[in-house]
Amino acid sequence: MLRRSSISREATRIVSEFDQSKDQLFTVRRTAGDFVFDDSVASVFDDMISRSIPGYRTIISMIGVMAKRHCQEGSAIYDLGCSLGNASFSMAEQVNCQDYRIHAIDNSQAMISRLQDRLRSSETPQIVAKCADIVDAEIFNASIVVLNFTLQFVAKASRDALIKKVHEGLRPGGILIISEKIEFSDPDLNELFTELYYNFKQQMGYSKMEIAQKRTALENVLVPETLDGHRQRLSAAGFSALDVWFQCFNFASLVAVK
Ligand code: GEK
Repeated sequence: MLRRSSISREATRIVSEFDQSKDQLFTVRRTAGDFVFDDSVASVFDDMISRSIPGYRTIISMIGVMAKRHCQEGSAIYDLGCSLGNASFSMAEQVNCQDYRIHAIDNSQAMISRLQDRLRSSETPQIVAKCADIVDAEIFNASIVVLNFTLQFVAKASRDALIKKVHEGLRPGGILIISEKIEFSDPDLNELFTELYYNFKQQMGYSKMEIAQKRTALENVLVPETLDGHRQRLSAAGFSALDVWFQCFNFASLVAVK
């Protein structure tokens, strides 16, 4: 069994060694087709998400800080839509509990295979990766559930039931961290934040053509909602205390306490 300090060092190494492969998926003109999390996306994922979500690395790091505060002995942590497991590694690095398990779940086999490669070379035995649809996944005895930019890809009709299932699977005092791309009911604000977001993407090295093509590919795949919509769903599911802890333009993260 690896000692905690060496597990932490390994986790830090894995998280800081974000895959350097550059996202050039939309540099050439493509024929229409919806965005899918296949091997070509998984192979550039870390570069893509760091350059596409303002504050992504801060959010990953703060998920670790929140996990340290909220993990309960003998409980489970769920990272739903884990991709390459960046949130899971951040939590494994920070959590002090001796007895807990992180269930990292994603329905993209390409993502899970790469995460399993990382796990093999990281010796982080508390993280268990599984390829599954989070709509069908069982949530049980949880102290922390993370939905970091995942709910936006789940069919709208399935979102209420998923959040209700998360609430039921949490222990009292457990938390849900949910990060999403958001839209605004005020059309002017919506336009302003979208424009600022595209300026950010250009600053991160994406061309106007790449931005436009990705936007088209994501239409109908990534379906954002308003912060009010998220708040209402969380309250209806039974969460008593909830609020935004991070926001940059049209990206936000909320924490909800059971
Ligand atoms: C991170 N959380 O780095 N079941 C399981 N996985 C799903 C489903 C579903 N129904 N729908 C989508 N996914 C990560 C980032 S990325 C966000 C999350 C982004 C998965 C999908 O395969 C992908 O890996 C992930 O959700 C979304 O902290 O790419 O913008």
